[in-house]
Amino acid sequence: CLESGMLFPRESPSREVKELSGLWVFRADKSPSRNQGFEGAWYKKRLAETGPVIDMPVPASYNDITQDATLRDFIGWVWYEREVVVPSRWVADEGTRVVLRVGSAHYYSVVWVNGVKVTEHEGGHLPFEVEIGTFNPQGPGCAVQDHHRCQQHSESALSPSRSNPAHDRPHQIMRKMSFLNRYPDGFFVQNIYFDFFNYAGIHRPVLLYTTPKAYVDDITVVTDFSDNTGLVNYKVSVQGTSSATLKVTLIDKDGHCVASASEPSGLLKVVDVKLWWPYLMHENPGYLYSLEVRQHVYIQVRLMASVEGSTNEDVYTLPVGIRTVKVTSTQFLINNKPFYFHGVNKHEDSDIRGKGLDWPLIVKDFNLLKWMGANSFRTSHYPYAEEILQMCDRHGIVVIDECPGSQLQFENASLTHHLVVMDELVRRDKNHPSVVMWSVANEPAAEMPPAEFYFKTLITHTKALDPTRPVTFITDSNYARDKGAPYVDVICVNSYFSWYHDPGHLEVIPIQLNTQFENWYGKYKKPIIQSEYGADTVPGLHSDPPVMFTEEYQNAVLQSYHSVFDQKRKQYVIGELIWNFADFMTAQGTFRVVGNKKGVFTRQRQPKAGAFILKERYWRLANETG
Ligand code: BDP
Repeated sequence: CLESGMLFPRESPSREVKELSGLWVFRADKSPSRNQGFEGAWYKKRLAETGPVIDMPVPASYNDITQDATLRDFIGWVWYEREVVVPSRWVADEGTRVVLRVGSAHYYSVVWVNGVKVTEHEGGHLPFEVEIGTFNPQGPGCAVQDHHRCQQHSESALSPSRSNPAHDRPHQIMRKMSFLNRYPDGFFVQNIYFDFFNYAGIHRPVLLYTTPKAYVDDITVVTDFSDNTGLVNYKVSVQGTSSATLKVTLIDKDGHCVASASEPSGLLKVVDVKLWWPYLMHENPGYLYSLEVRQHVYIQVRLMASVEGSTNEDVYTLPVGIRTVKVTSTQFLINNKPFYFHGVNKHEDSDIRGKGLDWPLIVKDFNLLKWMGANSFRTSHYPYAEEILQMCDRHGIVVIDECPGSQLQFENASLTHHLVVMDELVRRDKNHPSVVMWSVANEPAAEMPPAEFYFKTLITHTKALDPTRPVTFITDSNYARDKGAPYVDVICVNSYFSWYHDPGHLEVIPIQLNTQFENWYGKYKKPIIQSEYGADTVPGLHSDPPVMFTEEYQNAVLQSYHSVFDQKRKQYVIGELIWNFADFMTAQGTFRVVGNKKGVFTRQRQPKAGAFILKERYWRLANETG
């Protein structure tokens, strides 16, 4: 298991955060070996001293930033560099711990500070961090000076051991032989099996943050309630001291202390609790308390007001939503009330930025979700930025949190690495009230013999990491032969009737969808979510009678699926998630016209006709079930 916590960096009286977003210096290593950067030790000098450089914004994928086609599809190492001015108080204060944190970078990263390697990380979509020492330029063996160069390079290539256990499958780079002169020298491609563009680069903010030397390393909360009393089980772990005393205070939105304790773990009781509710299920969704953890290094009794800014303490405040999640054979219960998922699947994807975190886009997407009455989404097909989950917590948008792992085959997948990625995912997201279920994979080859051991191990491991949330994976296989389904709590099934099967035949949907539900429920007696369904739709294409790719065809698919959902949702169908919220970029190929067009919104977030069908439906469902 992982040795340290991964609390989201927040400012507090004892912690400072310095964002390194903005322009970085950049070069892709396009040498035939793709290894010139290492061979020439580029990290020892300023990047500009070793060759030509360009501007590159962080966070963003690098692929769509320039006019260079070879960079758009680049596979290999890219080098990022920026210089940081370190506040002199960080340098002067020997009690300060400075941490460098990368929100995510795809898919393999090596980081140097002033020419000294400080860390490596395998896998995109999840944060990594490293303590880079006290800023004392004269200190013995100290690698960090007060003006320092932070250099990072990331590799966009995927390999089986590289998490994306997900994206891992035969993600080998295939060097194509130039026999018969069919390919130019040096030509190679990377096979990818997932249906989204292989964006790469530094996708989420890079930060420097400080803590005192003795600091709050991790907090875990598990919530419950009994009648009117909220129960917050908490556990705090502290590093850097053996003589810490704690003050743990739960504060409501009005700033009132509602419970407190001084043990490293315990139970806080909240009288007249305000529960965390999903959007549209309650007039006050997304209610959050603040759990303030103050850790003093010395045993001392002080008034709270007098310790602000004390150098002997660390203060970290965690938002806490009090709610429960349970699954029965026919229902998904939040706070003991049946919850019906009427929502979407998304991607982190937009013009120019690719997968780069972008606040205007995040806020726009939440406005669209709320406009259409969506109460939930699945983070298809990888963990989204923590900033997005924080929005979900605040707005009551329920999340199925998915591990990287789309279209997993078993011959090249690394179960060992998949387990580590689940460790990292649960460590990062365990405290979000919006996260109600883990999805360990999407559309694996679940009928193959290795699937049984793989999913049994993976799901058992995930449940051991977090016994409080149900676990699933998303299947598109045959109910009778699926080897992972016995281990999930909720059956999540994808189907594309009248699209990939029987294209153009809308009339097959009712019978095929009914049979799908009856088969899965009949065999497993577990609640079912339709985790994907949809149709590619080119905005502005029209046809009556409907033909594929027109807005009318998408409407007809949606409505036909909906009438079957309506028959089954009173029984055991507990949710419907459209594929997809918005159009998104994919690899080039004969199946895709500038990306996947199954969005009900365009990539620029304008509605197609299907968005209005969903809006009408979701608001009606909210009134019926909320
Ligand atoms: C599903 C995949 C999803 C694809 C979708 C499609 O889970 O990633 O984008 O099909 O083909 O099978 O549109």
